[in-house]
Amino acid sequence: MEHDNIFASGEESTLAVLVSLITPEIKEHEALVSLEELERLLETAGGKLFATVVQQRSLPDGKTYVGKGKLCEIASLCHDNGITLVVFDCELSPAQIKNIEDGIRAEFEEDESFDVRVIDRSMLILDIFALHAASAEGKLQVELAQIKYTLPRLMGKGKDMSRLGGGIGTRGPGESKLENDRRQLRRRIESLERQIAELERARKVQRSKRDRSGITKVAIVGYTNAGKSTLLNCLTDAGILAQDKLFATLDPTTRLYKLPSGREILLTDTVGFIRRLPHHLVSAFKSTLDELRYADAVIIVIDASDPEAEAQLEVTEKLIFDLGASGKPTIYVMNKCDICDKSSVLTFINLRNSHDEIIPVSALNKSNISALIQALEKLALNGKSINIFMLDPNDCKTLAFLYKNATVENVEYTDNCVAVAAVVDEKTLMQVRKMLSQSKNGEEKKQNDDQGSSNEDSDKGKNG
Ligand SMILES: Nc1nc2c(ncn2[C@@H]2O[C@H](COP(=O)(O)OP(=O)(O)OP(=O)(O)O)[C@@H](O)[C@H]2O)c(=O)[nH]1
Ligand SMILES: [Mg+2]
Repeated sequence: MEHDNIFASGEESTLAVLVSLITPEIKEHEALVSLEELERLLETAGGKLFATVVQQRSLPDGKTYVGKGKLCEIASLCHDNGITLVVFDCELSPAQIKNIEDGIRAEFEEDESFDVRVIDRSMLILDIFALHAASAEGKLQVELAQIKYTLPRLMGKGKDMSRLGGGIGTRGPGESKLENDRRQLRRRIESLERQIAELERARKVQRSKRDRSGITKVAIVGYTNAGKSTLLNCLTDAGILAQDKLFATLDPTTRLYKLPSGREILLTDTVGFIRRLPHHLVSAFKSTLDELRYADAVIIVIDASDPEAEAQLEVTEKLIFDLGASGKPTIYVMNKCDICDKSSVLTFINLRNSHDEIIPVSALNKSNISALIQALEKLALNGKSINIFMLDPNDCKTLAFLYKNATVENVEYTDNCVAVAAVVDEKTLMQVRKMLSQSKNGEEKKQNDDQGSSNEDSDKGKNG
């Protein structure tokens, strides 16, 4: 799939008006933070903010989201300044998009050249995904999400179909792919789903190979731009593109990481999360996001320098839960500590459960990475523990049992014992302890018997 990018040719950024509502449901702070994020999304898509329009209402207008007066204000703002793009910070229904576009145009009916494109937050996010998709799988997933999301919003809009592929919110499947023919589109969706399923099978085979290796799989997750890729690069020289952009990473990258103990883990960098992630995108990226579902543990990367860190963590944890991947052992990495206030990190740490593993680091400067590595060593044990068992040199049975049921890391022979260092799970540990106590009892009994018989002998001798 080819992506049209009107900015690649060096054209100037598209100026846009961003629109948001404050309602009893959406509090002012939340609306403004989300709007700031929308501006970053717009910039990532290659656009530029011209103005923001915020309205306070008790409810969104069913037909046009904002009220009639605000729509006139937006129309004038666009008409007087040559603005052609309006982005609403919400999810609009296809009918709402049509009503808003018609309403804006109707204000300046006499001006035939006046044309404004209206998109919503989800379309902007889909647009960025279309722009950043690199692998075949990523491209197919984006196209599927985009067709499913954009299609009902573009059907039956006549001349608007010609806008496809022309700019922000319309990138991805080009005009030829989105024909105004439902049957053909249904076939396209089927074909995309088939191709994705095929790639999913390949991913499954890869995953089961990794499962068989028994190596602990750790997924690196977190809000977009938190520093996930930088962290994986810092640990493994993975060479992933890390950028001050939203959704720089779409394709998961897995690297084998050898810990100082010699134990190995698999680290996977994943696609970032954001508030109000379009659900078509989440379902289209299911096979990619499965990397998280099948991981043994997770590292949640938090941008500690962002005043919204706590809220971003909430979004991340909610998405992990929605994806059915919660409850795994978790390391919380407070990243970007080089540019943040120490006290805010401490406040954050105090807010969390005391049993959470929270590690402040700077992935960029590689500071405090040793603490993270220590925590990874614990994860690599995967609920198992490392123990040193002192075996009788003749106790071949326990030694064989350890070789069979545990990972023997070291064996040292001394004159009267064998010290075996082994990684064991709880069940094996109990079994080995039982075997050792049995063999010790047996040994003691044997010694007592020996002692008894020698006493008898001496008695005999005495008597004799
Ligand atoms: N100051 C500072 N910047 C960092 C640190 N870690 C990452 N960054 C910067 O933050 C930006 C985002 O980093 P990425 O590693 O791409 O973030 P990500 O979480 O992979 O982002 P997406 O893939 O887009 O979701 C880049 O500009 C990094 O250089 C850090 O410890 N300190
Ligand atoms: Mg990344």
